[in-house]
Amino acid sequence: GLPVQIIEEGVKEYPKPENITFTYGTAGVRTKGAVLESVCYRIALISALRSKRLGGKTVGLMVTASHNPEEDNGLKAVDSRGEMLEASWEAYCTQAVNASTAQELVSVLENLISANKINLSTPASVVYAHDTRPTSTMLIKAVAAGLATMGAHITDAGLKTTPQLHYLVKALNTQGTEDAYGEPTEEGYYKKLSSAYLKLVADKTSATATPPLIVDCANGVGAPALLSLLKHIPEKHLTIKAMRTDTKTPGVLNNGCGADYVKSNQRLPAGYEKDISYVPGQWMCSFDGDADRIVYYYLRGPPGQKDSFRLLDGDKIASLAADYISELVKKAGIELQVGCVQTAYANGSSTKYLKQRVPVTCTPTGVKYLHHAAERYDIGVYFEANGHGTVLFSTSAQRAFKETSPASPAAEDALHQLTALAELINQTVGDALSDMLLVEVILRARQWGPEAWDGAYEDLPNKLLKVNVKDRFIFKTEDAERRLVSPPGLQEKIDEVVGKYKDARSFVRPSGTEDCVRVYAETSLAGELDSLAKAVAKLVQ
Ligand code: NG1
Ligand code: ZN
Repeated sequence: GLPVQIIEEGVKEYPKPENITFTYGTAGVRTKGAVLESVCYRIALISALRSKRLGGKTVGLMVTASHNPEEDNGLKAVDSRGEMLEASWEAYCTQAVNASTAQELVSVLENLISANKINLSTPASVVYAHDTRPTSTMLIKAVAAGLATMGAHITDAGLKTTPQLHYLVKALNTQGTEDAYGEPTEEGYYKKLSSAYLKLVADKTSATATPPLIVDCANGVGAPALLSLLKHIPEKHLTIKAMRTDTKTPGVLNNGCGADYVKSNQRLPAGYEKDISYVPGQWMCSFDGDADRIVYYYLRGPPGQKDSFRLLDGDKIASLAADYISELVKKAGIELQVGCVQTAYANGSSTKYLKQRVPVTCTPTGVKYLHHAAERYDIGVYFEANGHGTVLFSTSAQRAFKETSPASPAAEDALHQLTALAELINQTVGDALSDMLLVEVILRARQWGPEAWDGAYEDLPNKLLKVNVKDRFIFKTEDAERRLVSPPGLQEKIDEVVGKYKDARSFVRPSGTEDCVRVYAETSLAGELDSLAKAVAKLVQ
């Protein structure tokens, strides 16, 4: 049976704060770091059970709150193939973190054990990591205590990016098999990415010197990770200037910088002019706090000039990747379906551009939905507009790259490139470092500068607003979150407002990570955007 007595002690040591109801949602549990110890202890218990359920395979736990403010933190569970925790377990996590007594917690765990026919004598193995937040040290201790309670075998991976932790989980579970994903160490991760990158750019770089790329690391864990990666890539193949790399000064994480700041405000990191002297055509990109998102941007005119800032967000990356990869597949002469998965937040222009090239699916927000939809294609590209995304290559696609006999030297080159791309891309989850290398590869292959990539399509003017409401849970959606079914009558009112604008789109959904409702608006005429967004927000309040 369960070690009830030790659990009772653990619950005493890490008491659940009263008056807080936690939710295990799309990003695990996320809130102020200071109140999360009890959550960490309890989710650790569940992770050990998850590992047992999977026959002792290693599962992962990541302590991070991504792009959220520094005082926030969170905990997210990773399944044995490196993807998000199986959705049906999320409800058990929510019940466990809210149980008010040890007894209640034990009965949640007992239900979980019997519903999933878990054999408690199966060993458990869990690897965990954290980002740079000040509350991480304290939370990691609670994680370790929970795992010790269950007698799990533990691997403390220390400071890692979220995608590195996902990589480690997959690498640990495939070690020594035919499908070995890579050496299960941080070094192994850099080696895998850099050697694939070097294969892809080897004979392409020196010919057209690309301008250096300025990387805003959000003052997060992406900074040390980027510097370590660069040790494996000669400068002539990638010239980078890293900024916002301060992981020590309190308060600077994600503050006025990072992918979320740049995307939401549609502007450069605050105070950038003190750190970089701008040259025309200067490339820039931003990671988020745990380095699983990336957005690119550049200035089309002089800095400070209105409309000079040009954002190349997740939709632009998806379009670049889907276009390039589908072309490679054609060149290789193989019959594989390349598809793209987006959410309702994808800019309408990107969807139009993509649909002219590949099949496109829309899913609800949240990586777990996008990831699973992408798995249905032979090669599935998925990206959220905010810059989180990756490309999945099915086993049969990867086999085809290796086993097809090429009909021409061009086909042979395409097959080699596809093989290397499947190595370069972190197929477990969106990864800023891996996605950055992917973009660099494609731009070099196409010999494209910022404007050429940007020229693929023109974003429709768009706006995302947060609206604070009394109870966001009364907002219920359908049709991949594009329509509200509750509160009754609200969708009809939204339709009526949207109908007054030319080629406009707007939708409302409750956030899965913050206590608010999000309003998205998109219009064909820039001058109408604010008015539409405000009108819909007013209906919601
Ligand atoms: P919510 O808070 O459910 O909108 C946000 C992002 C998601 C995803 C998650 C997880 C937007 C509009 N929403 O979700 O895309 O990244 O956080 O971090 O960007
Ligand atoms: Zn993130």
